[in-house]
Amino acid sequence: MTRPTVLMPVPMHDVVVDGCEERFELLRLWEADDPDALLEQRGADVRGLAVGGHSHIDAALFDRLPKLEVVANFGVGYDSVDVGAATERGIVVTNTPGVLDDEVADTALGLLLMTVRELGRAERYLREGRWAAEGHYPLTDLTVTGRRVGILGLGRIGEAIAQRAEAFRMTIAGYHNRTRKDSPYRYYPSLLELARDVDTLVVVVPGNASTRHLVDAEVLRALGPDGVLVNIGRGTVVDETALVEALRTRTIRAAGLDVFEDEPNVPQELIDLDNTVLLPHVGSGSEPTRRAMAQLVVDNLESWFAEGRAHTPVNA
Ligand code: NAP
Ligand code: 8YV
Repeated sequence: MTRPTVLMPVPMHDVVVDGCEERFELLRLWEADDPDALLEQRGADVRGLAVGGHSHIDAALFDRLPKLEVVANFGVGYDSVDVGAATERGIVVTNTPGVLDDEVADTALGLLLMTVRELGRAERYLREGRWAAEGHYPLTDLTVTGRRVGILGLGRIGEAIAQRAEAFRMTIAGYHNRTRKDSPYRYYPSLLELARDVDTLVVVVPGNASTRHLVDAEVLRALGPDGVLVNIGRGTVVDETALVEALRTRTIRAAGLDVFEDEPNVPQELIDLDNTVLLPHVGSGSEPTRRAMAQLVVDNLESWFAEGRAHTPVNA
């Protein structure tokens, strides 16, 4: 029996590459001398696509893969895949939910702690020899205990962040989603109202047209001068220009960011500010978690080709 042909446009985690090699015919587009010629010659054979978090997968590519059935995305966020165009063509798109919740929530808490207690700056102070030369690192204005946290996006990861924040003796003041959940936390139909009621806003919604620039200048003003913004969701959710201005003018106190509008390009203004903590999109970035995500990519493809159904489809 011929094995299904799977196209991989960019290199992925070894577990995906090896898992696909074992089960399918794998076309490694990035290794082709002439990727365009490979697509021309083999595009009509491709039934599956395995894609990394940030390669742009759109209608133009689908048009070159007329027998494509499934797109398996590495990452729970699938904003780089044009799901509308896939659905129109009857193509199933899958993602990797659940297996990364704890890792991403841990990173969010780490980022929050670093931002409020200036841990990165304090460590740099020691490494630069300033402790011995200048004495103790200054006291931080802010403390973690007792902060009032609002969660923009109380989904799988948002819930895991809320649990951790409570363990650190913060209060979850509420959350904003499009729809109220069965949750002990207070639901805010308005993000602006939520921002007014909290001093810490954690962003963990997906990146798409409905969330673009939800956190704008008005929301940042509402968060206020003791306000801390943590974004572990997607960079596009926050108006970065408004954020730079709010941080520069101390409209809000500080921001901890794992994601940016135009990754991997981070505005120099954010880098230059002393009230930011900036991470290079490492939310899920441990080997065990990335292996689990990678395995789910392979499992989705395998299940689709064996049984005609995927484990974690987003448009089925
Ligand atoms: P999830 O379980 O689907 O939760 C997403 C939440 O966002 C839901 O509660 C949803 O509620 C809410 N939401 C969606 N659109 C909204 C809108 N327009 N306005 C307000 N709320 C909205 O997803 P998850 O697994 O927690 O992941 C969330 C996101 O985190 C991912 O999509 C990804 O972008 C990001 N992420 C980042 C990293 C990282 O490395 N930094 C790692 C993993 C995930 P409603 O549907 O009711 O609105
Ligand atoms: C990335 C993420 O996918 O799952 C998500 O939505 O943002 C991350 O886990 C990761 O950077 C792999 O590209």
